[in-house]
Amino acid sequence: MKLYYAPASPYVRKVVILLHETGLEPGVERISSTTTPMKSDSALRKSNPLMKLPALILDSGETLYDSRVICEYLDTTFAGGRFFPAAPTARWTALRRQSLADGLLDAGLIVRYETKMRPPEKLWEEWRSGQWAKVTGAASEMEHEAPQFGDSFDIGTIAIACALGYLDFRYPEFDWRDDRPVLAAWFARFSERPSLQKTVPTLQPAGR
Ligand SMILES: N[C@@H](CCC(=O)N[C@@H](CS)C(=O)NCC(=O)O)C(=O)O
Repeated sequence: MKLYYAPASPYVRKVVILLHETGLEPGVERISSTTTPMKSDSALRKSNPLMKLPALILDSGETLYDSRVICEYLDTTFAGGRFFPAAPTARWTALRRQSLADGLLDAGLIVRYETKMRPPEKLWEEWRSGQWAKVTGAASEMEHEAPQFGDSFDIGTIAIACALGYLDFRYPEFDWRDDRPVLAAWFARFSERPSLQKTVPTLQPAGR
């Protein structure tokens, strides 16, 4: 298998965590890619018409995207459903938490594109602050739910950890821990796991 990836991408991180957890990571070739809506990676476009990371090329030649589909594929094919619970209550909770985390990331990424890439004279402050409200609102919901996380290590909690790691990486000035102490303590514990340690976001591809 081959993975289009970037070491800074929180969506890619979800996938790479599962690759580490399933022991598949050493056998997956990584194709380093840089892509933005303004300047897309033309090689990536051949595999994913949406031109987004991650994309996973299977040995059959078929490509899977986005991160949710790739994670569920890896789990179903190689992990026997460890990360996507089968029991209805646990399943819907895990999937909703993944949506909460991915939604935080989608809004966080929009804010980043708006503030770092859009020409300043074209900045639309109401749009930026509306997106940022989704980031802070999602983080507060995570704090609200954190007492129930316990030791669960599924796609919901993995995605939440990737979202919080992204905030630390791209928005270090946003002290989300300040009024979210339960979430902060959970994140510190969760981040000790080797698959999390090996996938901390960086700008440069990490040595493997
Ligand atoms: N829903 C997608 C989101 C993927 C995504 O937005 N990836 C970013 C990198 S962090 C990207 O490729 N952005 C380029 C673009 O939006 O054109 C997923 O879960 O994989």
